[in-house]
Amino acid sequence: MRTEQPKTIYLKDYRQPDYWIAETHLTFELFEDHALVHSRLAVQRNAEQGKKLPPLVLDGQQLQLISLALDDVELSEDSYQLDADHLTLHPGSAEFELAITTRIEPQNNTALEGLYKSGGMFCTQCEAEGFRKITYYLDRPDVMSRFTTTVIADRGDYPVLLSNGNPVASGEHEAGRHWATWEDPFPKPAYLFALVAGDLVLIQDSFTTMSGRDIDLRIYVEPENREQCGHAMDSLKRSMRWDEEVYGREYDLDIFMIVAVNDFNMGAMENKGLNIFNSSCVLAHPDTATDLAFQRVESVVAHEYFHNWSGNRVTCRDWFQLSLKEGFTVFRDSQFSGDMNSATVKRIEDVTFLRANQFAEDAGPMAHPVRPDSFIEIANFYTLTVYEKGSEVVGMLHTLCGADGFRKGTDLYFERHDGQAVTCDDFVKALEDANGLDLTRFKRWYSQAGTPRLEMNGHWDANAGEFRLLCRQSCPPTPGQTDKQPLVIPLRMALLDSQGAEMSLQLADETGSRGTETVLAITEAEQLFVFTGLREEPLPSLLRGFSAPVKMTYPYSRDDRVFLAKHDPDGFNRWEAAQALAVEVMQGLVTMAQAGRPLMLDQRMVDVYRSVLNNPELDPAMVAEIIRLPSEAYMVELAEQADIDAIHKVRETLRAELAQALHDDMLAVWQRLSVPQPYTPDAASVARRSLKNTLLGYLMLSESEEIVAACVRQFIEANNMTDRQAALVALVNSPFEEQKQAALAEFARQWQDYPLVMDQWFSVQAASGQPGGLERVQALMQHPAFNLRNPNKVRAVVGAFANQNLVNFHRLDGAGYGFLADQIITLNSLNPQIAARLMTPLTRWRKYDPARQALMQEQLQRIMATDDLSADVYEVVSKSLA
Ligand code: B3K
Ligand code: ZN
Repeated sequence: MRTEQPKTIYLKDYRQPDYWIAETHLTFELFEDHALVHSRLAVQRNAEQGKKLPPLVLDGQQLQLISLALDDVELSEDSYQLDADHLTLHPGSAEFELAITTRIEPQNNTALEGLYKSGGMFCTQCEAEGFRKITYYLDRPDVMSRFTTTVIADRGDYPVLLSNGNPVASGEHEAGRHWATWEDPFPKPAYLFALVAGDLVLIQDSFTTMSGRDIDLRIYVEPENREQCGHAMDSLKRSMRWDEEVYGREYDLDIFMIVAVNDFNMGAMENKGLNIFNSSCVLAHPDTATDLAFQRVESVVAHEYFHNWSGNRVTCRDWFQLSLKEGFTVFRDSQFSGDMNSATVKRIEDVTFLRANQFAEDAGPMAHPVRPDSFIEIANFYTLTVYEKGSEVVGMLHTLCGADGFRKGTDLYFERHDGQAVTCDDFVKALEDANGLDLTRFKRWYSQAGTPRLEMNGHWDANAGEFRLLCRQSCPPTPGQTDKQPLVIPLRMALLDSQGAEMSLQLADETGSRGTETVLAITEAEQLFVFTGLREEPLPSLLRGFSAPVKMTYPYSRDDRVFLAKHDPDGFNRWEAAQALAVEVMQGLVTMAQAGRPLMLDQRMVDVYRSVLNNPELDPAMVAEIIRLPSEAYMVELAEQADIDAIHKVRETLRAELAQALHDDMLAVWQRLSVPQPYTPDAASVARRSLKNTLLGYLMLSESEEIVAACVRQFIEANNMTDRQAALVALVNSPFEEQKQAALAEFARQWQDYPLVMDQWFSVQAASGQPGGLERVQALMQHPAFNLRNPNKVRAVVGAFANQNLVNFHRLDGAGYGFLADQIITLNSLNPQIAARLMTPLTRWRKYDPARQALMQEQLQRIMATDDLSADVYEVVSKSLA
C-alpha cells in the first residue's frame, strides 16, 4: 500500500513557467558504476509572469546532488531546498547561470527511463519525464532550450558517442577515454534530449532534400545486426521524400541518426536528430522478420521521422496536448503506409485494431478524452485514445477540410507555430483560419471521452422517389463525464441501386447535386437527410472508409450485407459488410452455444466467402482480410457481458465449418499461391503470402495428413520468415503434438541467438488457445532466453498470454489472473511503465460474468495492497476499482 496518495494534475491548472532556460550545456562523464552529469543553464525570468522573483523550482528524481553554483558561487546547503522531486532555489536576479553536478547510476536503472544501460551501451529515454532522472531541470515541454552536449567515456568500450544535433568537436581524454561534443541549433524541450555511447557499427546513406541539401543518414546497431538495416534505411528515405511531397516539410539538420537498442519500453523515440529505436522496429531481414515486422519497421521509422515537424519543430505546450503530436503523427504515418502499400488494406488494419482495442479502452475505467483533463502519471496516457483515436480525429478534420484545405491548414500551422510549444486548439485554429471554417463544435472530439453511437435508419417513399436517412447520435457516460454533447460526425456515404451501382445524390434542400459519393456532416443529436429524384429504392453504403470512429447501426438484413459484401464499389465497405455479417452470425451462434443448441452455419457466409475467394479481380490481401473472422477481442468488446468460452468455441467451430464447406475452393487458391517462388518483398508478394498463409490456417483445420505434411514442408523449406512463422503458428495451434514439438525445437535451435526471432517463438506459444496455456507460459518463463527485464520478452510472453490468449487467461479458477498479478507486482519495482501497461486486461473486469469479476477484483485488490506501489500502477489499479 502507498503511504501518500500520488497527486492528480489538471489541465485547468496550467500556467506558464516562472523561468526560461535559454541555453543548456551538458557534460556527461560515463563510468561503469556511475555517471556524473555537469550542467550549465542560462536561466531567465519569464517576464510575462511578472517582475518579482519567485523561487526557481527544478524537477529532479533519484539524483544525488554533488554541487550547485549560481553565477559561479557555490551555494551553501541552507540556501536551497531538496525533496524527493524538486530542487528549490531563490534567485537574486532575473538572469543568471546555474551550474549543477549530479551523480546517477545508469547501470542500475531497470525502469529504462532517463539514462540507462541496454546490453553494453548507454542510452536515454526522456519522454515524457525522464530528463529529471538525469539532472535538475525545468522538465516540461514548454521550456525550450538550445542544447550543447559533451560525452566522455572509455574509448575501447564506447567508441561511438552521440547526442542531438550536429557533431562539432571530439578528442582524446586521459586514461584511454575520449570525448565528443554535439550542438543542436534548434531549441527543444528536455524530453527530446538523447545520448548514446556504445560499440556500434554504422550503416550510412544520404538524402538530397528538395532544396538540394545533402543529409548524412546513419543507422547505428550492434555489429551482428549490420545486415538487417537496409529496410529501415529505405523506409527513412521514402519518408523524407513523402513528407516533402505531401506536407512540404524538409529535414533541417545536416545529419539524421537512428540507434537500435534491445531494451526499450516502447517502439521508438523521436529525439531531435538522434532517434532511438527498439531494435524490433529497426531490424528486418527476410530470413528473420515477417512481412508484418517489415511493415512495422516502415511505419515506425516514418512516424519518428515525421515527428521532426509534428512534435519537434512544433511541440506540445503541456502533456495534456500529447495528441497534438501523436494523433497527428499517427495520421501522417498511416497516410504514408497507405500510399506505400494498399490504402484500403491499411485502413482495414487500422480500423480492426481501433475497434478491438481503443473502443474497449473508451468503454473501461481508464477512458479519457483525446485531450485528457487530468492524470496522475503521464506515462499512462500514451494510450490508444491519444494515439489512434487522436489520429481518427485528425482524419475527420482532413475529411471536413478536403485534402487541399487540410494542406493549407497544416502549412499555416507549421509556419505560425514553428519553434513554439502549442495546444490542440492552436492546431484546429490553423485549419479554421486557412479554410474559413468554424470547427467549434467539432472540437468536442478532443474533450469528450467514449465511443459515440450512431443509429441510422432509412425510409423509402416510392411515390415521391425520396429516401430519408435519419441519424441519431449519442454517447455513453464515461468516468467523470455523464453529460455528453452532440459531435460533428462526417459520414461518407453513397446510395446503391439494385445492380450495386452508385446513384446520383440530390439532397432535398440543396440545388446542386452531390455526385455519387458524399460526406454528410452530422452535427445534431437527431438529423434528417432527404435524398430526392431516385428511380428505385436504394441500399445505403454508409460510413465508408470508417469516416468517423463511431459505432454505427443500420437495420440491414443479412441479405443486404451479402449484397454489399459482393457489390459495394467501395472496397472498405465490402470488407465491412462481410465483417458485420460474420459478427452477426457469430453473435447468433454464441446465443445457441449458451443454450446448448447445435451450432448451425448460415450458408450466406459460405456464399460470400466463396465469391470472394474466386474473384480474380480482388487484391489477395483484401481477400485475406475479408475471410479473417472478427477476433475474440472484438467479440468481447461488442458483448454486453462476454462469455469468452462460448466466443472461443464459436469462433473455432465456425472456422472449422468454413474450412470444410470451402475446402475445395481454399485448396485450389492455396495450391496456386504455394508454387515455390524466389522471395521478393514487394506489396504484391506480401499480399500473396498473406492470403496463402491465411488459407493454410483454415486448411490445417481439416486435420488431413497431406496438409499437415505440406505445412511441415513449408516450415522447413520456406525461404523467408513470413512463411516459416505462419507454418509454425498453424502447427502450434494444431493437435499434431509430434510435428508441433519438432518444429518448436528446430526453430529454437536455429534462432536461439536472435532475440527478436525468439520473441516470435515465445509469443506464438503464449498466444495459442490450445489447452494448458498457463502452464505453457510458466514454462516459457523458465527458458534461458526469457528475461523479465527486457520489455520485448515481457510483451512476447506475458503480454501475448493476457491480451491474445483470452480463453486460457480467463480460465475459471482465476489462475490466469493470479499469474498476471504476480508479474505486475514484480515489475512494479523493476519497470513501472511496463507493469502499468500489463494491467489492461484486468481493467476490463466488468465485461465478464460475476464469478470472473470477483476473481479479477481480488487480484486488483492484491496489487493495490502491494508495498511501494508506483504511481503508474497505482493510477490504473485505483481507477479500475473505483
Ligand atoms: N514519442 C514516443 C513516446 C515515448 C513515451 C514514453 N513514455 C514514441 C512515439 O510516439 O513516437
Ligand atoms: Zn509518436
